[in-house]
Amino acid sequence: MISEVHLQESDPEVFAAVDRERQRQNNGLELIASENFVSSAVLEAMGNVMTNKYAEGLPGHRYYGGCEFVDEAERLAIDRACKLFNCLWANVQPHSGAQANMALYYTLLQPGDTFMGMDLAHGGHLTHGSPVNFSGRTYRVVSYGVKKETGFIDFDALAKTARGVRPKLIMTGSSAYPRAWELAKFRELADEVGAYLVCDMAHFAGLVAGKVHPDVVPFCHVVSTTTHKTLRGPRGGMLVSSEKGGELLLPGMPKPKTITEALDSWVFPGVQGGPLMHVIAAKAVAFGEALRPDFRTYVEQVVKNAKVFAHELVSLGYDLVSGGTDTHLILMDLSSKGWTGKAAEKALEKAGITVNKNMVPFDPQKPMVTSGIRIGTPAITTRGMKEPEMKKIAQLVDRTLKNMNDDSVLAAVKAEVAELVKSFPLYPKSLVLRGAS
Ligand code: DSN
Repeated sequence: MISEVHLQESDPEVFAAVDRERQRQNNGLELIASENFVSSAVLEAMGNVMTNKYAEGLPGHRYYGGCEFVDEAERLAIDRACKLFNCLWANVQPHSGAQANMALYYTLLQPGDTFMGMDLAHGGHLTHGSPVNFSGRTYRVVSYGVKKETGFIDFDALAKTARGVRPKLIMTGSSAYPRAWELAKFRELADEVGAYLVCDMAHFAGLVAGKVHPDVVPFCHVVSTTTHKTLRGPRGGMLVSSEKGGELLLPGMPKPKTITEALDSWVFPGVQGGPLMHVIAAKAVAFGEALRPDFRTYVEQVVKNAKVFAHELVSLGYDLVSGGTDTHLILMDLSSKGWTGKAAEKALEKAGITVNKNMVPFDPQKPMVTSGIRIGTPAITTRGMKEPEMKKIAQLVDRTLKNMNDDSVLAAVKAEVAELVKSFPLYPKSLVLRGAS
């Protein structure tokens, strides 16, 4: 029999690290745009006996016996994902967004093929063709970006390039572009040049689900996402599509497959082995939560909060890339102040405010230094913070940045942060660490 000894007793060192991380999350202001706080139900679903189960294959078609109950969890996750994004097909097995993207590139491209993606320094993702990532090493990548004067995507330049290079795939979506993606014109262009259109909606999947970002699924052949950002689920990835078919003959495969059949094969056995069934159970729980009306209220507040935060920063004299935001994130350009993202991130961390340094478009600094910081509102909105707190936090960010080298000011801001978060409690010890006293 498995003993009921809890982590605190069986492994005090790991217990202590987890508890300190719980306290860090509780006591600070989490402004990293790609992070969020999952519900107690999602946490519980992630820590369960489904972690013991091998279940290669898909529900009803597995390579192992004993899969009837993990099948139930995976079917719930698929059905809920399809309802949430109004799609016909979903694969909830990718362990991460990067693996979801790897499976879709393998499905739609051959090594050496050309695809277009947003430049990392202009807000793209690593897996959208960065030379340090498999995507940039396996394919010929032609990047697109934003206009220097406006910070908005330079669609005319992108279209001209696409007509010249005729990419096989156009990747959309971003990790630091603060504006909404309008995909109708991208699909028109993709059809004109004979490319597949893909959106990696990882950052704004929750906003799409809650209908505060324009829909992307109907315009794309495939959509990839992570499940842990604005969607507020467990760490993981997913692929969805509303494509009915599309015959696709893949080299090495004896019979034609539809795009979605090929995607399923490229997730497993193509790029992954056994799926993480406990995480899939937690994805099902998170998608169930996102289908409830209060999730829509939540994402509406995420965007309202980001707009108020951005407005306050502009009033305080800061430059924002594109001048503001339509989404959950803000990209501050600190170059006119003569500050680096690296120094700003460090000072804010000392003041109890967590952000990440981030390249800004046309950044003269290196990626480990940068001229910007990225700010997001998903996590602080989950805590219940609204417009008045956004103004207050923007002012705390301003005070910190103006006094970066004055430890006494940073300590005073940290005390104010501690006072503020007391009114927005997060995780009690017993909830994160079962059996903890
Ligand atoms: N690393 C992620 C982010 O922070 O945006 C990209 O998926």
